[in-house]
Amino acid sequence: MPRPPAWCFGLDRRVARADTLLGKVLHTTTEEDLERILEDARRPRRRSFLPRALREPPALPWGVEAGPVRERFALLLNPFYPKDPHASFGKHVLTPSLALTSLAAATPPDWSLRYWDENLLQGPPPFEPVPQVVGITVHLTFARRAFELARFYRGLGSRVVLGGLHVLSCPDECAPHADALALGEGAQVWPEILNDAAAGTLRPRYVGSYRRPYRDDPAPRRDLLPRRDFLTTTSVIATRGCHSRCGFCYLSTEGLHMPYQLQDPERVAAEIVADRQPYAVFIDNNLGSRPEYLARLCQALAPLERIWSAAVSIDVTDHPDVVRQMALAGCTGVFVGFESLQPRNIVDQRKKSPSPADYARRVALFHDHGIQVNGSFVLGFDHDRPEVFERTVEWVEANRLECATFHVLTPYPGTPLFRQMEAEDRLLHRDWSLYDTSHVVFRPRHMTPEHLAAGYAWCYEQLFSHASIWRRRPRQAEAVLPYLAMSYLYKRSNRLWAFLIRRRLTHAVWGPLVEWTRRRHLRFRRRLAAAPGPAAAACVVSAGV
Ligand code: B12
Ligand code: SF4
Repeated sequence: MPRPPAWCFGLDRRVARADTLLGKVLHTTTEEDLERILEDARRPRRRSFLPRALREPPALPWGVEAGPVRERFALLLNPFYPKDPHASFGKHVLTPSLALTSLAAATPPDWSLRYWDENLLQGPPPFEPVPQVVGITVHLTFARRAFELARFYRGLGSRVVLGGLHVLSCPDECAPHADALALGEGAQVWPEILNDAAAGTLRPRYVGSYRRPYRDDPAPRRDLLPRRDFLTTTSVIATRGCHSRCGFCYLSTEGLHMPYQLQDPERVAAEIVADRQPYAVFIDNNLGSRPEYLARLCQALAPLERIWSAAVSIDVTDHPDVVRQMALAGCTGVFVGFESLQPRNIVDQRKKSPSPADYARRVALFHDHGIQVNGSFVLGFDHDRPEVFERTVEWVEANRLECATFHVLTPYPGTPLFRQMEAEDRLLHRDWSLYDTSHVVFRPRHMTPEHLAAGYAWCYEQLFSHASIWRRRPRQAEAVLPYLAMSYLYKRSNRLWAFLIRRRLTHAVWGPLVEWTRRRHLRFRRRLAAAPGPAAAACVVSAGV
């Protein structure tokens, strides 16, 4: 009789609580039983709350009588994407992408602009006055919506320009939906696109290079963003590219040449100051690729008395002095792509990473410096077996990661992983809207797609459970309350999020918690600066954002 994989034990608490049934599941499970358990796990849970506004884009007013096209007026659009009910809805209003604000900054002064993000749930995008140009950013998950928006505005007489990652990886798919495509870096071609549109000489394709130094580009126009709608409008970027080229990462997309580039630390600091928010989020792929640069950046950030978080690879902990400088400069959280605890997966994907056996020590180094860790894990690699779910969650809890994100392995078109899956005939379909890392779109090697989907859901269910939140609380008593406040708001309030986003209350509700964190962090920093090592500083895990 085959034994079900260990992670099935936790799939359904109702099953787990019923001792007799549990005995059956543990010891006498047939394939049929297992399927039944999985089927149950697949059924929407109480927590899988997903209101229509977060599932479907707003209806477009097709056939509306609109006025004439307003010359030299451009609309910049971020299309709607459906939210994953397993994860936090708060994530989507944490901080905006820099794609459109970067274009806005490069807009010639004789053009006027409007910014619209459909994910802020304020209804269909505006069409009065009808823009002469509509610029839409396209990722694969929301390509369908982007094409629908393109059709709508083209029907009103606008010229539609599509740009973004999906346009770069699948230009032929995007071309029929646009008057012009922007491939690659957009800020440098945007002024030319607008001038050509005004002159009636728009070309079908414009190509921007990531090799061009970007330090002289104007700062993104954050003033266009609705400040009430995000926790912070200060998304900021200091470096481009990454010192790794993992086979599953969008950075290894064929045709994307993004050499490593650095922004002047003083310029980054000036942008943060100019946006007047207590908290900045670095959207760099990996802020830790060049530790010596990160140290210089920290020197520029330290006097600002702000807090910030960033994605770094775990090898930044090769340099404990840099971690200390991060803490002293206001870093309260890092997003770390651990990807997998199975070393063979890391090697297969060519990630330059220390051994997973050493991850725990490295996490502790962040914690010792008051920096909370949000670990990112990819599930479904070729060396993952059904135990992966339970092992990963156990590890997250044992190391008290304040937060984690789980991703179903997703082969993005144009990447080595996509080519591998295609060659092995393992892609289930090419419905890009499901390539969002929360759906299984390929055949895993050691489990069925259904097992992987259910295991993914189970991981989030565990992570967001009261018990797990409590088990991962910081060791310092004084940090527990802020940790719980932030955890419950972020992880267990999806109903509240739907309301807050629609009512434009995100900043009002989240902001005070962030300011509280900033003040606590300033006190912590003073203690850390006065102490020779982290332990002597009586560390407080920031437990903020
Ligand atoms: C901020 C961010 C978010 C934010 C905001 C997302 C949003 N769409 O509003 C949040 C946190 C909500 C988020 C969520 C997710 N994200 Co995200 N996110 C990012 C991040 C970190 C930064 C984006 C950014 O600002 N880049 C900087 C700008 C300047 O670059 P850019 O977008 O490429 O834009 C330039 C060009 O492409 C071009 N361009 C872009 N648009 C246009 C439009 C026109 C008209 C023109 C002319 C040019 C142009 O010009 C721009 C300037 O050069 C990127 C990683 C990264 N560092 O890029 C991931 C990234 C975009 N996210 C990704 C993913 C997978 C997701 C999620 C699906 C993950 C998840 N499971 O939750 C979700 C859901 C979003 C979705 N369905 O698309 C992937 C996308 C992979 C892919 N191949 O599509 C990325 C690349 C991360 C990664 N390493 O894999 N994300
Ligand atoms: S380390 Fe992260 S950002 Fe760098 S290539 Fe790998 S997945 Fe991409």
